[in-house]
Amino acid sequence: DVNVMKDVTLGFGQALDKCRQESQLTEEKMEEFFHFWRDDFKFEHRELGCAIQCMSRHYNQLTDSSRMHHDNTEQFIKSFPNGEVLARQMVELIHSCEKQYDHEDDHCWRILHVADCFKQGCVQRGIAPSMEMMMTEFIMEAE
Ligand code: M21
Repeated sequence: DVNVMKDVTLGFGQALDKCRQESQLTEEKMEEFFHFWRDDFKFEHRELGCAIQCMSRHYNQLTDSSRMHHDNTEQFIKSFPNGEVLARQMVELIHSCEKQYDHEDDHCWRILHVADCFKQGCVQRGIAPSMEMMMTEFIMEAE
């Protein structure tokens, strides 16, 4: 459900600061990771794909060919409260997105397209958290 997705996003987003330098993702291009869920968010900067690659690697979610490591990703999602309700669905959705963009050789661009596809799939399935929800939780965590 949307609450699980909110927690997973905030957890995953913890790695953004570590990955800013190596990905060149400036704050101007993405201030905080949860902006991912904004209705008007544009998946246009290759640097975001590089940052997601770095963040995924940080949590051991990538294989040597920079594809999703299914078991590790499932475990990561399950490490959040009620994560088990979404883990399989998320892994399957990301994998189906990966298959659509497998021809893209540039890892950063491919991962950016996969992330966009993943978000659209979440919106369609009704498991995308609202921006209001993301902001409220983000502010609460910062206090
Ligand atoms: C659940 C919160 C945020 C997740 C955002 C990124 C999801 C994008 C998945 C890309 C995984 C990389 C796969 C590489 O082929």
